[in-house]
Amino acid sequence: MSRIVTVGAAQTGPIQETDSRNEVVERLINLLREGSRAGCDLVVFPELALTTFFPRWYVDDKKEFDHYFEKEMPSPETKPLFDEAKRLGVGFHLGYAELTPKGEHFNTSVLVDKAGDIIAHYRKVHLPGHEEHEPWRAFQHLERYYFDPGPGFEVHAAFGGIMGMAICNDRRWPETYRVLSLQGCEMVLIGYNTPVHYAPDPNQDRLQGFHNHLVLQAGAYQNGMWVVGVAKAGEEEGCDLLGESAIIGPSGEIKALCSTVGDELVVADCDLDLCADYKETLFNFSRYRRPEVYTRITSQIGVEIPETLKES
Ligand code: CDT
Repeated sequence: MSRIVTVGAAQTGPIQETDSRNEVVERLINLLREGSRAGCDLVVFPELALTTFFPRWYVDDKKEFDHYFEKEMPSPETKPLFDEAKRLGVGFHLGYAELTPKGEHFNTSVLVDKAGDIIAHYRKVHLPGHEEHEPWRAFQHLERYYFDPGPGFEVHAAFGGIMGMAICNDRRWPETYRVLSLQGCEMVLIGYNTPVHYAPDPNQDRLQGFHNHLVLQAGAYQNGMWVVGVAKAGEEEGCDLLGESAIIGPSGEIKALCSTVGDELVVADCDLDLCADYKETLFNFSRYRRPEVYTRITSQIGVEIPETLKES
């Protein structure tokens, strides 16, 4: 048996401060059309794909940055992308900054079906970086200042399978994949903006590409699911962003890989039935998991060294 979903990982190059939403949407439409020509059912765009990665800057009054957020989706500027998806019969995944009617600010992604209708929203759970201005850094990573944390991970029946979403830093946390796969997830879509320079420990800079694939591939294999990781890449406002977008199979193997740091589409025919090869053997959760010995994972946040190991 096979259930093929042809997926395009639509990496984008940098988006500068001066690039308008209309210009960016035009680039996304070009990638969507390329995906359509390649036979894609689904084209996956990155995290915060409509603007520059604004959390690299601090402003005293956060309201000054509300212009980076979408108050509706589709918005007048993004409607042409939805219309083109419907015309072509290609679904897509899009990351953007969302300002809700209640005034919440989320780092959000949407999954859109082949009719151009939104199937689901996901709001980023693991917000990285810092809450306050840290002028010693070459650039800020203020997601914890600008965004509210999302409520959790859900799965959705779409594209003939069970789909999930996560955003950037979520991919570094094994809990993300496991909570999705415990709901039967067969494919997780993950956009990212990953600065190559990590200010708290620059020794990690040279390892950014390795760590990216390490977590995406481990998440795929340990949960028997497809993982689609898509970057906004290249030099954006003087900040170097990692590329290396990849489509990874349930074996943990990379099936398609971007080679540039610009707008680039890579495509893979993803057989969702291959998930069962792992979900029903080595990672047969019902048979092998031992939740009674994992209680620390939900009862505790930070490290707690047992009293017996503490010096008196
Ligand atoms: N956008 C995002 O989540 N980026 C983070 C950077 C972590 S360092 C503050 C990432 O995990 O790639």
